[in-house]
Amino acid sequence: YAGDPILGLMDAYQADPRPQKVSLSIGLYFDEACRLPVLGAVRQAEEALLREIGPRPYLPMHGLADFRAGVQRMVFGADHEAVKAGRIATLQTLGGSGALRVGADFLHRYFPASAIWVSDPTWDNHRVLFEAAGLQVHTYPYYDAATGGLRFDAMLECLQGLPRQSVVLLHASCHNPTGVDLSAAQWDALIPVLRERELIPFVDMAYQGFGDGLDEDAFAVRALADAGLQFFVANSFSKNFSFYGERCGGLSVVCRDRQDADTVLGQLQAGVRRIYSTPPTHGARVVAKVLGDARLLASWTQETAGMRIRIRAMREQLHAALHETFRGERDFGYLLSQRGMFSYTGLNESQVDRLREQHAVYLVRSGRLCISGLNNANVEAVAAAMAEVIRSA
Ligand code: KET
Repeated sequence: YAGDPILGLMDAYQADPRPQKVSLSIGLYFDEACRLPVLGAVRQAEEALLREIGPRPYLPMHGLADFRAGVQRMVFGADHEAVKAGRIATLQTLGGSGALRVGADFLHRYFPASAIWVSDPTWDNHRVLFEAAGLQVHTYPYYDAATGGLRFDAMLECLQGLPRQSVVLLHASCHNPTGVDLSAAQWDALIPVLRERELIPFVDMAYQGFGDGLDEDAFAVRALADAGLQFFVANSFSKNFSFYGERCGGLSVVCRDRQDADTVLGQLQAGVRRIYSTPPTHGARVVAKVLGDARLLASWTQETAGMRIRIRAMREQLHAALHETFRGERDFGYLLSQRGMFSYTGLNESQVDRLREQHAVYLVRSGRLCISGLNNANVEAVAAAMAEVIRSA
């Protein structure tokens, strides 16, 4: 095994003895003190659960009921018509990855002729994950390296030409790896194309709360549901609960009506039974408690805002340091316009290698930089190291 392009860097970072090392590779949120935070709301929910330790039966194949209801409220909004109508089939999954895989298996089984189109570029694991489920994976134009923006017209044109019932993977917000998202107006232009071409949207929402806010980041999902489309959403609590190892996520399939949703849920259950049978209890109980308790929910919402604000502040500081160094002779505006955990720096593989080898600064080889690994103590040194590799290129 040649190793995973993202997880392999985490191992290399951990083995690196240099004290000044900085991890800007894997998508983990570190706080100002360079720790993975234990969120206050999560700690309180966990402490409450410890006081009432009970039996641990197998959960149903589709997971814990309160967790699933919490996912629907968080992803779609409590008052959404599709939630109230009971036309969404929601499953507790093993992280966002588990949701993608269970959804991919379902799609391959019931739409065997359908291929999937993912953005160019996308999260490194999307391609292998969908290929493992038997789907053919193609790309649609997305990132414009020349402008640091979106090739929206080319993207639309590509999607307009796809065979009916093709699956289209879309990032809800905080696009990984580029940080470049569609605007609300662009979503509004895209949705009719998805509908008219009878495409099957599969939305990956791994960073809800890291862009503009929990509700704001779900704009695309809710707009698709409002437009009456049938589609898949994979959501993850790894980042916004700082809950990586608990493997908590959800798969929601928005259907025409309650009857279809029941049928789809049954087939998803069958899929789960074939893979891992049933999901684990602990993390789901914690998430369900936070999402189901008004006080904990308010506290968690505040904490997600805190993470988002710190990420923005780090974007600004890295931008300011690079802008100062290059005195306007190079434009680093992309750091400010890109959203969420990542920025796409445009650094090439040899520059990324040099950053790691000479400066102990770890980025993904695509040039993706995880902003939340920056803090007041390391941002100047990172900017200086970036400047050095840019100048020596
Ligand atoms: N979707 C996207 C877009 C994503 O970035 C990740 C994780 C996931 C799904 C998986 O979520 P999880 O709940 O952990 O199963 N991305 C980070 C970690 C990784 O590569 O596994 C990353 O890109 O660094």
